[in-house]
Order: sequence, then structure tokens, then C-alpha cells
Amino acid sequence: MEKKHKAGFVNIVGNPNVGKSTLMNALVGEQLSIITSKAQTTRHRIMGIVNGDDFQIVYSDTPGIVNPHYKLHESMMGFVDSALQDADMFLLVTEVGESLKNQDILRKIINSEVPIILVINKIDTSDQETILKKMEYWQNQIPRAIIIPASATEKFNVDKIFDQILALLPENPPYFPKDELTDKSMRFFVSEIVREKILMYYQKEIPYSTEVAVESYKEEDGIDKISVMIYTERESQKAIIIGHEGKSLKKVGTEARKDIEEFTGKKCFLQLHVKVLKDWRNSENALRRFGYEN
Ligand SMILES: Nc1nc2c(ncn2[C@@H]2O[C@H](COP(=O)(O)OP(=O)(O)O)[C@@H](O)[C@H]2O)c(=O)[nH]1
Ligand SMILES: [Mg+2]
Repeated sequence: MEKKHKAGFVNIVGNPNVGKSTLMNALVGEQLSIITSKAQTTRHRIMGIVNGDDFQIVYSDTPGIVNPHYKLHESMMGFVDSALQDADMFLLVTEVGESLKNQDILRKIINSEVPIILVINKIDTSDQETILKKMEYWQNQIPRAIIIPASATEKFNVDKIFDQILALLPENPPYFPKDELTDKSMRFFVSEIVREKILMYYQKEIPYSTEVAVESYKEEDGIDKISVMIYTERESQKAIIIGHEGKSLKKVGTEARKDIEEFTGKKCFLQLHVKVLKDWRNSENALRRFGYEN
């Protein structure tokens, strides 16, 4: 008799900076989502697919829940909303110091009909007593949740989360071809890698007022030639991105190129340009062009 096939959408949601992207990368075994210590690193819904002979898990990493101040944020929360709608189960990620905040989105998750695995992440920064108390706290808050303490960076209990997901996965045919790893293109990952370097090397509002788009992507024999545009909201920000004698931009380019080459396994010629696009965070046209449609 043929074994039944399981498949489902496992949607990873939670507050900013709790380790959602780190956890998805650990579960998928690939660096699909960029990770930094800054909030709002993730701006899109990014799928990471794990395939087995008789199962397919479609993870979705999502932006951390924020109160929208810009149209950009509204669109980011639109991605979270889409993840609320098609989830077969939630990985609700919290960190060890965190308690329940009264947010709409969290309420919707708690009141939904699908299973919740509540991850208490970053337990490497805590102690046994605190962790046990936190587990009890969450079990009282969300009685139907399965609580798993974990450390995404130390890969502690990631296997346990995986086993639990597999146990809860519904019977379904695969949603995507079995050799697919993600729903996103190489162009998307290149722009994310460049954005990660900007988040790492610039301070204050610079990373938040910056967007990155691939202008052209030519695959040639043994080398990819990629041209990337960095958009800022103001001239002053553009000057900061470029830096004295272009040194800052050069560093972004060098570091991004290394990561892109590691990701593709191929040599890369990366060109970076900077342009001002006034108030792009509040412009519907610009946001659409940058792929923030939901
Ligand atoms: N100590 C510790 N730090 C973590 C852990 N998981 C993630 N982080 C860090 O938390 C920060 C935010 O991680 P990220 O995955 O981008 O969080 P997200 O905003 O929820 O996607 C980064 O600096 C991570 O290195 C963990 O298990 N332990
Ligand atoms: Mg993230």
C-alpha cells in the first residue's frame, strides 16, 4: 500500500528580533533569510521548502510585528496577514525575556484553528529556572500550544521542533515541485544580501530608509554580472552610503560579493549604484516596483 503524502504551510511569526529568520534558516539548512541584530531586517514573506519522500514542509519567514508608520510597514504587515490566512500551523517564536503583548496579530494566531508550536528562543542566554517558569507562563497563556524551548543559533532543540512539525503535518499532495528550495529568485537573494551589509555597516535611520533592487543580472560562462541599485530617501543619506572616496560603498560591495559567490557557487562581478528616490517608503508606486504587493 502506498504511504500517504503530507504537506503544509508552517508559518513563522512573532515580534521583531526574536530569531524567526535564524530559526527558519536552521530548519531549512540554508541561509535564505538575512539575519542582523536590528529590528525590521525581514521585510518580505520568504518561503523555505524542506522535502522528504513522503512530506513537504513549506516554511514562511515573515517580518516581525510592528505598528505601521509607513506604507512600507503596512505592506510588511500585509505579508504577516497573508501568513495568518494560509497557515497549516504556526511557529510562534518568542524569546525568553518576552511576555504576551496585546497585539491584534498575536490574538488572531491564538484564536485561530490551526496548531501552534510556541518556541521560546534564545534559551542559551538564560537559566533552567527562568526557562521552566516561562514554559509554564506560556502554557497558561495559550493552553493549546505546544511549547518548545530552543536556541536557533546553537541549534538546540531544532530537531525537536522539526519532529513536532512532522507529527502535525496534514495529509496533502506537495504544493511545490519537490526540487524547489524557495519561492524567491536569485535576484531577490542578491538584493537581500546587499541589504544585509547595509544593515550591518550603517547606523541609525540609514538602513531603514534604504531599499535595494537588482537592475540587471547576466549569467555568463563562469561568472554572473550583476548590477544593483541602492535607493535612499535623501541626498544626505546617499552621501553616507557612498562614504568618503566611495570607501563605504566599496566595503558593502566586497562583502556582498563574497556572500553572493558562496550562495551561487559561482564568480560574481557586482556593481553598486546609489540613487535618491524621495519618500519611497510612502510611495505606492515605488513599493509596488520593489515587490511589496500583497
Ligand atoms: N543568543 C541568541 N541569539 C539569537 C538566537 N536566535 C537569534 N538570535 C539573534 O537575534 C538577532 C535577531 O535574529 P533574527 O533571526 O534576525 O530575528 P527576527 O527578526 O525574528 O527574524 C540576531 O542578532 C540573531 O543572531 C538564539 O537562539 N540565541
Ligand atoms: Mg527576520
